Amino acid sequence: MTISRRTALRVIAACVGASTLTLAAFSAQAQDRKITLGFAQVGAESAWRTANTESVKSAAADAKINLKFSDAQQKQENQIKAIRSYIAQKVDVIAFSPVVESGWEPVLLEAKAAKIPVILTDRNIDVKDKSLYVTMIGSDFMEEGRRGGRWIEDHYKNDKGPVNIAELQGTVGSAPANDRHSGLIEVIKNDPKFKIIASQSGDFTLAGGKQVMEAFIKTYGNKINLVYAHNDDMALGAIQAMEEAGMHPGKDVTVVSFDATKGGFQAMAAGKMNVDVECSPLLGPQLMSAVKDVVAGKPLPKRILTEETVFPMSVAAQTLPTRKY
Ligand code: GYE
Repeated sequence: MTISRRTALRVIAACVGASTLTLAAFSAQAQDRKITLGFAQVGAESAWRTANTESVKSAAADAKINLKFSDAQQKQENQIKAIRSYIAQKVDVIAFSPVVESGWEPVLLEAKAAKIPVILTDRNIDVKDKSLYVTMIGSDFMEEGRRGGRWIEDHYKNDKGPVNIAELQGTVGSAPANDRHSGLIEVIKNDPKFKIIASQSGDFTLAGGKQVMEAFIKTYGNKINLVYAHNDDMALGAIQAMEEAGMHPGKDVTVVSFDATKGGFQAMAAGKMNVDVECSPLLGPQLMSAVKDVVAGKPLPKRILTEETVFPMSVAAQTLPTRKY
């Protein structure tokens, strides 16, 4: 079969057109190539954490970022394994919420050698070489501790004391446990009427808080004037333990907590918790915009702080309907 010169030219033009199109589509695709983010989460220990995970997942979907997610079940070795696997998979960015502050240098050096930028979220780490991560996005836990301390000072300003404090600490070695403790000490240390008579970790869980509180009640009973719980889940566990022992949390024992979750607000509205220092888990959108900036080569501040406040029991009922986590 013979074809005319004109037809042949048309065929060639069509082919060129098609291949140009394909090329254009290909380069557009390359330009908005999906960023892959490997995220190593602490675990699922608390309502705060569940809200944080949800925030990270939904913000990644909104930002069209391909998210690889792992849950370390509160174990540093699991987080290290997850980070190593993200390095092996050559993800574009690694983000993680470090379960504890120390021990991160080796794995972060591996990420650096693989030229994969690392973003810290929620919890900070203790490293000399700050070039091991790009930025840290999250709360100032020291300031949260101070806020709790200042509320306590104010609450007892006309009281001679003693004010015996039982402290339910978060996960041993974690930034929020270390700093919420130190922030409190910084504020109350010069006033001898405040005494921390017991201090133990409940690992940020409701069951842990309840168990530790039961032990505190056995040893100190009615001597306890105030419970300083490093998060709402432990405070809720402690409230259960106190009620089971016939005590009246929020009335004869002051309860100070952190996070300001719906559970905390419900306890305040029921008169069982006196104050909740806010700590926002809704870090997903900030994290995704930082991930995009890092990939685009834009400079980022070393520290991105979350804005937070303090909620006393008196505002709980009215504020509860607006709480997002
Ligand atoms: O307060 C607690 C969670 O790191 C700020 O971890 C977070 C803490 C939060 O388990 O509920």
